[in-house]
Amino acid sequence: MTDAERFDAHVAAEGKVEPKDWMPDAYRKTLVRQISQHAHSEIIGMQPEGNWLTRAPSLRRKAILLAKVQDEAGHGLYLYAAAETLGTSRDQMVDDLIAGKAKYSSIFNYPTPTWADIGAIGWLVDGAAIMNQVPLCRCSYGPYARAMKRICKEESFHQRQGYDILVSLCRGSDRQKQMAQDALDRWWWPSLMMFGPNDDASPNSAQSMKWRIKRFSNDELRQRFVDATVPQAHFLGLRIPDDELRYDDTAGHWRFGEPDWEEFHRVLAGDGPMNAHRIEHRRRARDDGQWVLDAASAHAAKRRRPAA
Ligand code: FAQ
Repeated sequence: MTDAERFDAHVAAEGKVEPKDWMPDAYRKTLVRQISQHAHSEIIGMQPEGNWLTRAPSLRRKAILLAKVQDEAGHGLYLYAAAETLGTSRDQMVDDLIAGKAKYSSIFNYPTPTWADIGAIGWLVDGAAIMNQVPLCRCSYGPYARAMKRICKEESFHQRQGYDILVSLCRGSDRQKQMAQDALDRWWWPSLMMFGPNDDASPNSAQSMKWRIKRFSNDELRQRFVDATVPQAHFLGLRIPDDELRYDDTAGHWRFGEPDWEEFHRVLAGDGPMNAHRIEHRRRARDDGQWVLDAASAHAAKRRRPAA
């Protein structure tokens, strides 16, 4: 048996792959690509919500949002650490992000003009993230799978906090309910795009599923998300902005319209409403924080030096 055949058999039998194990170069490359994109998404994803930390409507809401945004930073750190076990470095990954060479989730290139957008992000964006990420807890690569377990637990709390914001708004005045509806109108289609292109336009899915990195295709997860989310919108008394949405009794699924894939590709190419702002903000955060890194590295180097 060759190394490659042994690897395929191990993964097919649900074995875990650990950092020092032999693995095909393409498997390593795919994981670095996916995990680093995922890490960047968590870190860039702090920005649209961070925008509301100083303007949350009450101290309680502010404390909850602060905890959520801090959780996202933690998720980014676990994920950068998991990617580093594959031989890349965090500095390299961050440099690629700031240079515009690395992707992060398209969803974070949309603005958050009202408080209701914070509810919509928790409900829809974290809801989509959970749908996509729970299967990643069974990913064949051990460090990624283990990081995902903790992340998913925290994402559940995030989803609940977002829904809770919308429940309050929908039980409030007509104006507050309209704010919730407007936010749903803004975030619905970008949330469906989070799952990636349709299966027949997804170049990576088949191989990633064979390697047990992905467990379900993009379209399967998108359908699960729609099925779970439509009844939640009905409970809120909100309308999903899709004229083609209808329940298919025979299949037991909500059928829905096609996202605007042209918009998706435009956002991926860097031309979304907030792309330039997000990267510039991240670059400034890195540059402004450089002195902290330098001081921490100097301190660590001093501790490593043997006493004279
Ligand atoms: N945005 O062949 P596929 C969160 C790219 S975390 C940007 O289908 P794949 C928590 C894809 O990378 C959200 N790019 O690719 C939170 C590929 O490009 P490449 C992030 C996208 O990898 C909440 C190309 O298109 N979650 O929300 C997108 O098999 C609130 C072809 O696509 C994850 O990253 C997109 N939406 O499947 C934080 C989960 N979709 O690399 C803060 C892990 C596709 O060939 C606040 N990632 N692309 O140049 C995944 O599950 C997968 O990577 C997919 C894409 C499903 C995203």
